[in-house]
Amino acid sequence: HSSDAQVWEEAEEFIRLFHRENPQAGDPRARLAAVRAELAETGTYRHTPEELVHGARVAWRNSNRCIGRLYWNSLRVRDRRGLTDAEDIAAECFEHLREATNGGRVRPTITVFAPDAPGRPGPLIWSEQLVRYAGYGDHPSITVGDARNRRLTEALLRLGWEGGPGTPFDLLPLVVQGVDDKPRWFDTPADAVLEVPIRHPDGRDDWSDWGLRWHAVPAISNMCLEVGGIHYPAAPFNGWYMGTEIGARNLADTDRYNLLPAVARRLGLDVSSDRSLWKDRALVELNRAVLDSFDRAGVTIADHHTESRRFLSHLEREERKGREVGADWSWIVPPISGSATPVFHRTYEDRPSATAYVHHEGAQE
Ligand code: HEM
Ligand code: NRG
Repeated sequence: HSSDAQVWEEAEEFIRLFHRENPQAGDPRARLAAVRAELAETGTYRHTPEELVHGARVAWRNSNRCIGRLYWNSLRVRDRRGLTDAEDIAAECFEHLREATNGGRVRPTITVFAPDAPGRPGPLIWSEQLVRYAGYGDHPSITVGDARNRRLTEALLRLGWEGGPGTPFDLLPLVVQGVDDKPRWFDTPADAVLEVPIRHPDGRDDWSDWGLRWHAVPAISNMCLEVGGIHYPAAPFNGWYMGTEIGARNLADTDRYNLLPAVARRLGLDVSSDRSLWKDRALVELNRAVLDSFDRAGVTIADHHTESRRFLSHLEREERKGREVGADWSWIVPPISGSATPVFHRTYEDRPSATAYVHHEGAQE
């Protein structure tokens, strides 16, 4: 855990940044003195609602792996810092999903639950995302569902979940560990999750009998929001999907749904030779199917060309404001057609920030 001196150092830096970027908040001196006194007395301090909103947005702005940062300043922040019990937290996570999904017009949103306090860690969400599909089986090659979630699925079964119907897209319950409590699981209400059936736009081949689908909203729930020395271990956030995340990774990776061979066969491609480029052609068609299916369902999704251009606009705008943007090339460049997007053709500085979303040891699955 961070020392008092380190908390103060990070608090001071954040409060100064907050006042610099929000001139209407006035001079930082009075606030700095109050934070210092609260820290000395209690070993921690409480952000004002305005500081929390700005902190969550700046943490997004500082997410070096995220290509979607152009709209960082319009993140919706749900302040639920008063909640410490698993039941209340799960209910608010499901409400988060409903508000963020917004009938398909996805809204970038974060819900912030209780922070760590001295000697009393805050709540934890074990689930990697608010919506996850079960993965049944001991090995990726024999898994039904999403092999990425095999450990979470096993943990749930150990916690007494009876398992789903056994389809490749069984919704997993949410696992939440409240303050001073053991982990508990909560069935995801059907009305909280929007899913999109994936079909190919060319009517030639009917994909509907495959039952392919994906959920509308990616909501990462196992990262810690760190602002001004305060750690919020449960702070699920979402934006919208970029199509490649689903079409080039989730459905395509060999240790996920591994669908390229099946797609290629449906397309009548020669899968016996690498040089037919059947994998590449299957990737393109799978990604067309994802984008077109989300469009037809009226669900927000970005393509990698548009999102890459937005990211360059973000860089320009931030530089005009005198801020340097950190980025991690290997995460920013899309997993297909990298060199056909402008983000490929330059380098970035992968610089760390104290206000950030951080992977933590978190759940001991
Ligand atoms: C990572 C896109 C919104 C924080 C990513 C990745 C993509 C992406 C493509 C890489 C994911 C991967 O390769 O697995 C977008 C888009 C958004 C959006 C299109 C639409 C608005 C947000 C929001 C936040 C955020 C609202 C936080 C408030 C992050 C973080 C990562 C990330 C922390 C790294 C995750 C990790 O380390 O596993 N984003 N994002 N993003 N994004 Fe965004
Ligand atoms: N690749 C993961 C999601 C990671 C974050 N991506 C976003 N984040 N778009 C997947 O589920 O495919 N977001 O906050 O919008």
